[in-house]
Amino acid sequence: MSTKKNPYSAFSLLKNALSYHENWQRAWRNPTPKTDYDIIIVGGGGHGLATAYYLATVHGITNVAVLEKGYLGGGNTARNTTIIRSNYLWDEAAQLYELSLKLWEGLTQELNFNVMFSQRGVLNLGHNLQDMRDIERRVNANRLNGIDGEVLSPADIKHIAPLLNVSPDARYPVLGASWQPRGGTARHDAVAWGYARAADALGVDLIQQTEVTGLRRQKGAIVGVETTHGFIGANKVGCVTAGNSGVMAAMAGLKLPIESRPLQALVSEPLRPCLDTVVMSNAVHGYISQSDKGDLVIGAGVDGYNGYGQRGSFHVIEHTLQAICELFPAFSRVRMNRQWGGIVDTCPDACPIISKTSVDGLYFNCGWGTGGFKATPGSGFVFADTLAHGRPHPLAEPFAIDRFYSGALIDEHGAAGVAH
Ligand code: FAD
Ligand code: PYC
Repeated sequence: MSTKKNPYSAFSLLKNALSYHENWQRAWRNPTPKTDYDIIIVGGGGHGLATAYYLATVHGITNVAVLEKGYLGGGNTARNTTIIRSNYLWDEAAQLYELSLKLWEGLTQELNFNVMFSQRGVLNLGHNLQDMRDIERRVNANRLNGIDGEVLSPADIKHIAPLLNVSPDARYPVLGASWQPRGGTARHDAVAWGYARAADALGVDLIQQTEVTGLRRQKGAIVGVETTHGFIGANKVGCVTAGNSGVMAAMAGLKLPIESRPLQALVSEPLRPCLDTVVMSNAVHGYISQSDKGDLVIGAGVDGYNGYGQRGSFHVIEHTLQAICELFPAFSRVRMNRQWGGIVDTCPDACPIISKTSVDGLYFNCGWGTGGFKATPGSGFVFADTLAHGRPHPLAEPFAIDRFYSGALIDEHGAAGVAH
C-alpha cells in the first residue's frame, strides 16, 4: 500500500473546508506573461486549452500562452448542456466529431482527471415523416462511416426512456428516433480543468484576466497581441474565442461569415434518478438529460436576434418548457432553479471554421455554434496540428474559411441538434 498522502482524501476535504479552502494546492500556476511565445492561443475555453495541451504533448511545443479575458472555462464551456455525440450527416463533419468522441473515450485516463464522461446514449426524436426520412438517412450514413447508430421505434424508445410520452395523440407525436449508444454527457468544468492542469504541467502559461484588445502586424504578418496588460509577442496566434470571433476578426480587418446569437439553458431542482439517457428534439426546440446531482438539464433553441448579452428571451424558454412538459408530462410540476445564456457563433452551414486566414500567422477556430462542446478534444487536436505545421490537418481542411468562397459548404443544420 502506498504511504504517500492523498491530497484529496476525505480527511483533507474536511480540513480544507474548515480552513475556508485556504490550503488547497493550486492545480495550475499563475504565471507572469513572458515577452514572447512561439504560439499564443486567445481564449481559455475548452477548445483553447485542448489546443494548448495537444501542442505541448503531441508536437512538443511548450512555449505557448493561453490568454483568457475572464477565468478558464468561464465562457460557453461553463454554459453548455454537455451533450456529446458524433452522429453528423456528412463524411467531413462525422469524421471530425467521431475523432472527438474517440478522444472523449480515453480522456479521463489521458488527463488523469475525471471528466465524468458518461456514455448514456443520445436519442434524437422524429415527429413527422420527413424527420424519420432524415433520421434514416443520417443513421445509414453514420454506419457507413463506422459510427454507431440505430433507428428506433416508439416502443424501443419507451423502453429506454419510460417517462417519455410516445402516445400517438401527443401534440408532437414521437414516430421514432435515432439512437447513438456511445453518445452521452461529460462534466463541463472538469474538461476545462483537466486540460488546463495537464497543459500547465507541460509548461504552457495559462494567463487569466488578460483580454486581447488588438493584433499587432509587421509587413502584414502577425507579430503579437495587444492586451489589457501590455504587448505580448508571437508569430502565430490562434483565436479560439467562441461568441467573440467576429470581434477578434475585426481586429485584423477581417469579416467572418458568422452570426452571434444567445442560446439558453436551465436546470431544475434535483430529482431522484429518473432519466438515464439524453433526449433531444430539434423539431420542438428542447433537449433534456439528468445530471449526476439529479437536476434536469434542459436546453432551448437559439434566440432570433444577434447580440452579445448572455441571457436570452423569456418566450424562448417558455416555449421549450411547454414542449418538454408535452414530451414528459411527469415533469410538469418540477420547479426550475436557474436559467442562463451563452453567445454562440453560427456559420451559414452550421459547421465550424478551423482555418488559416489571409493574415500571415493568424488562425481561427470558431463557429461551432450550438454544438462545440462535444468537439472539444477533436477540435483541439486538429487545431494544434494546424498551428504546429502551418497547414490544415486533413480533418480540418474541409472547414477552411475559403469554403464560403468556393461554395463547398457542409450543411449540418439537420444534425445540429438545435434548430438555427
Ligand atoms: P468558450 O468556452 O466560450 O471559450 C472562449 C473563451 O474566449 C471564453 O472563455 C472567453 O472569455 C474568451 N475570450 C473571448 N474574447 C477574448 C479576448 N478578446 N481575449 C481573451 N479571451 C477572450 N455544445 C455541445 O456540443 N453540446 C451541448 O449540449 C451544448 N449545449 C449548449 C448550451 C448552451 C446554452 C450554449 C450557450 C452552448 C452549448 N453548446 C453545446 C455549444 C458549446 O458550449 C460551445 O460550442 C463550446 O463550449 C465552445 O467552446 P470554446 O472553448 O470554443 O468556447
Ligand atoms: O449539439 O448536441 C448538440 C447540442 C445539444 C444541445 C445543444 N447542442
